[in-house]
Amino acid sequence: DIAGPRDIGLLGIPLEAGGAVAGTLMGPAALRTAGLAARLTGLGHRVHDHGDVTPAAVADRDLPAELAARCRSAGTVAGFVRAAHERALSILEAGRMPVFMGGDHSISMGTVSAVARHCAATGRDLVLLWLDAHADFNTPATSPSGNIHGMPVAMLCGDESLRPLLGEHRFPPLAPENVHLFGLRSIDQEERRAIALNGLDGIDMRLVDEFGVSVLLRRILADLDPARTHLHVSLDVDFLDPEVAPGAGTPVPGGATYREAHLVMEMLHDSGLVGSLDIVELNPFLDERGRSAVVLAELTASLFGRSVLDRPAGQRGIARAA
Ligand code: NNH
Ligand code: MN
Ligand code: MN
Ligand code: MN
Repeated sequence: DIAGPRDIGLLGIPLEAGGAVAGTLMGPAALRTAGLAARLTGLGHRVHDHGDVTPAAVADRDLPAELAARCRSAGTVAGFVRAAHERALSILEAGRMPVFMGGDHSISMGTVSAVARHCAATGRDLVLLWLDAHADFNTPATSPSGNIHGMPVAMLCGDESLRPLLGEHRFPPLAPENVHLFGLRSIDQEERRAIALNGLDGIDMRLVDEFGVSVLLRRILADLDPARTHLHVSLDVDFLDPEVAPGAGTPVPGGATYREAHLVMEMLHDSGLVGSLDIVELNPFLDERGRSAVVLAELTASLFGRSVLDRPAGQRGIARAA
C-alpha cells in the first residue's frame, strides 16, 4: 500500500543507445533538477537517491551475432540492462520502493525483470501497466528500426532472441494477460499481429476518447487481488501529448492530456497496488525549459499521494463503488 509514508529508492539509468535520438542519457539529471526527491519527501516519504548505474562492459561481439546485427548498439544496451537489473534487485531486497529514472525504454528490460524475480521470491503476482504511445512489443525479427527501446515488452514476455541482453540472469517471463498497454496510438504492422496473437491487453487512444481513462483503468484494477498483486508502472514520456511534454524523441499526436495523466496516477495511488515505477524516454535536449521534466516529477508526486483536497480513505472508494 502506498497510502502511508514509503521508503523510496531513486535509481538513475542514463541510457540513450536504445533509441534513435540522442539525449535521454540526461533524463535522470533533469528529473533531479525538476525536484523529484523534494516533491516526494514533501509528501512525507523517505527518499534515498542511489545515484546512477555504472554499465557493465559488454561488446557487440559478446552477444549472439544475429542479435547484434539486427539491433543497434546491442552491447551498450546490454551493459546498462544488466547493471540496472542488479541494482534494482538490491533496492527491492532492501525493502525500498524503486523509482527508476531513464534513460530510454530499454532500461525496463533490466528493471522489470528484476521486479519479476523479486515477485517470484516473495510470492506475488506481477502486473505490468505500460503507459506509452507505443507497444514496445517488437523483436529483432519484426522491428522496422532496429531500436531496442521498441522491444522491452517482448523481452519481458519471454522472447528468447532478446534474452542474451540480460546475460546470465534469469527471471520468470510475464504472462501476456498481465500486461496492459495503455495509451496506444503508434504500432508497427507485425507488432500489431503479435499483440493479438499473444493476447496482450491493449488500450488505444480511441478507447480512451470513448470511455475515458477512469473507466478503463478501473476495469484493470478491479480484477487485481490486493493481497497478491505487485503492479509495476512503466511511464513513457510519449504517453503524454507532445503539447504537454515536448521532451520526447518519438512524439505522437493525440496523447494523454495533463489531467488524464494525473487522473491515472491519482487512481493508481488510491489503488495501493503500485510497487515500482519507471520514468523513461525523457529527452531534456528536446525539452522546452524543463517543462516535460517538471510534468513527469508532478505525475510521480500524484502517484505517491499528492492530491488537491484531502481524500479520506472512505472517500477514495467512491469511484470504485459507483
Ligand atoms: N515501434 C517503433 C520501433 O520499434 C518505435 C518505438 N519507439 C518508442 N517506443 N519510443 O516507446 O522502432
Ligand atoms: Mn518487497
Ligand atoms: Mn516506450
Ligand atoms: Mn513510446
